[in-house]
Amino acid sequence: MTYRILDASALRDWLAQRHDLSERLGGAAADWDIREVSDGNLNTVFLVNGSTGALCCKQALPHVRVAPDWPMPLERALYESRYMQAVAPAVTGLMPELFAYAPDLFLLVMECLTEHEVLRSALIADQATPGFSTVIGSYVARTVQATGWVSQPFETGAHLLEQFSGNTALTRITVDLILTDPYRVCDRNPEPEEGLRADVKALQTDQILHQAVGRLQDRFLTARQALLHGDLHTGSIMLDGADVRVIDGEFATMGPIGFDCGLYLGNLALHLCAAPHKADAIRTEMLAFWQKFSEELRTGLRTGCGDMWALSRPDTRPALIETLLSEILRDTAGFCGLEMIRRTVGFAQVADYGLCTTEQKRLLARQKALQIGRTLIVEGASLRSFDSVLSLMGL
Ligand code: SR1
Ligand code: MG
Repeated sequence: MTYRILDASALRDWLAQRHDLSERLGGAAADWDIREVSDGNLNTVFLVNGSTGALCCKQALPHVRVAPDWPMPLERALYESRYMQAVAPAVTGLMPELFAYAPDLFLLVMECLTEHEVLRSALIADQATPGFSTVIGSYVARTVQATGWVSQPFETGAHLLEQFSGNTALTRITVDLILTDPYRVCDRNPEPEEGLRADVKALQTDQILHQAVGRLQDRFLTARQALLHGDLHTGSIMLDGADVRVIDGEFATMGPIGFDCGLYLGNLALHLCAAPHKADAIRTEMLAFWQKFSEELRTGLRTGCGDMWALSRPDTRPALIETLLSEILRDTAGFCGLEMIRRTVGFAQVADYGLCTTEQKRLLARQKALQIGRTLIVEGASLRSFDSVLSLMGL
């Protein structure tokens, strides 16, 4: 079968021929309820409900869904399926189960998270059950241990590099949208509101900032420490009470561990800028993330079987772990700052700013995000504790 864009009816026919999948749904194909719920920037997503089960079907389009004149290779679905398979054993219960990948249709068929809500929407509605960041801290620590050179034999890293280094189309999006566009004149950047024009101009001419962004470009492109989710923002997380799942691993690539940490924290920080009255709750979530992430990594790395640190002893290993955590902290701060800036002035901005009740408050929220973002990027490389990250955010 050749690739074609599936609508609800074509998806029904395709699922009906897949006995492994139609058995999960149950009943007659004609009775399945199929609803399109596409929400992200890139793909179409359908939820299919049958008499005994439900499925989530995600198909890559040959273009960016929200910008049809922007062509985009279909292979991102392949990389998402590879990512899910690579990390699934380490994060059981923290991501949806992948039931099937159809390579001809660039279609993923997954567990349907019917009761779950996207974390960003839950935060905006003030309905997120606190504690979700502990789960995300654990998720990142576990993926690092399952895929990082620091804990795996080098053959694992070599295999992952081979499996993911072809994900260049989506890595190109990251390189452009996160690491470059906000700091140059570029057609993809939306026209800023009038009050923000001077701030945007400043981003394009700030040599100190550009130098620090250059360091992070270097880290992102050359520090292949572990397999990254690559787009770990609050729209890539769903939750139902305490049940928290990470979705959308199509940006997966080998990269610096602090990238996933920084994107996650950056999105919490953006929410903080838009909803400053929630400072205590956001601070608690950020701390919970870092504590869980660093503790789980410390524990996991105490006894490693990687080729890195193969000569360390029980008395020398803790210092190596702390040095690694310090490096991750510095990267985390920088990537957090980059995410705050790009989500404020770049192509893919965040809905959180809709919480601001007046234009003036929204402008101030955006300016605050730009100021915190810049500080994290410029000063990130000299930070020594997570507390100093929080204080740079005014927390
Ligand atoms: C063209 S894609 C824009 C953004 O959406 C994705 O979720 C990534 O964050 C990407 O940067
Ligand atoms: Mg996504």
